[in-house]
Amino acid sequence: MIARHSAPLALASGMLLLVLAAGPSARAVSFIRGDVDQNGAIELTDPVRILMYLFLDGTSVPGCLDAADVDDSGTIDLSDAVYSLNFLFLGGPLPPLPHPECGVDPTDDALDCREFSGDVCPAAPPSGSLISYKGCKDFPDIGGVPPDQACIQYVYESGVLHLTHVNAGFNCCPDALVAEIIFDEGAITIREAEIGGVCFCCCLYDMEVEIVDLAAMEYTVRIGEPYLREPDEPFELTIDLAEQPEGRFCLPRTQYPWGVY
Ligand SMILES: [Ca+2]
Ligand SMILES: [Ca+2]
Repeated sequence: MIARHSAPLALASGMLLLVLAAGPSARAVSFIRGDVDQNGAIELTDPVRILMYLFLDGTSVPGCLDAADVDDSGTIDLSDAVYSLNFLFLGGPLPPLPHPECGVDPTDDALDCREFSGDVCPAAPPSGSLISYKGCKDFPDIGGVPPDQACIQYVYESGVLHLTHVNAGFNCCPDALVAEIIFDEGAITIREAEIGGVCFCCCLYDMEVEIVDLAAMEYTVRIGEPYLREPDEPFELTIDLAEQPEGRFCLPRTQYPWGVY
């Protein structure tokens, strides 16, 4: 197999950008509507918290504004406290979902749920997927990171990690690139692979994965690269998302299909 620039059977030309799925834009926090003080039940203390928030100069801002939007109108006002009192003492209707079980807000509104007690509503486990890849890149002028390097760059915000592997090496014309993302305690392993691929040719791609519901803490990130050859070192890096929510790491790539043609 030879590198793409001299491959007689190279079929692809130009750049292919494949967007696999549209991911969520923010971490979805699970909560119970109406449980403003986050103790697992709607009681008198909850409408009292709403009234304090509304009429005491914005003090006691609820950690989960969606929980205080008891009628799910998209705003927090007196009607939410009234709704709770009506439910508690006058046999009024149940609050809209999520209630009484934990869940995410089914309504798209301007309110957010920054945090909710993990004892009441345990956080969802993280999950990840490959959301896009682009390539093949034309040798030798691939633009950006040169072909004798590969890089991992990431951005973390609101529980969502976007991680891009720049210059991932694969066959020139696989049916698809895929990535399996595995979580184990404080480790994230991203196993990259290709499906199909019949060209006598390899080239470089950029692969972007998105991981949601990821807590802001330290992780060891490992990338499984099927074309990696010694002495090139595999990516195994430690990232602390609480301390450094974005970063970039690069390693030399000297073996085919990177720097040797
Ligand atoms: Ca409560
Ligand atoms: Ca409301």
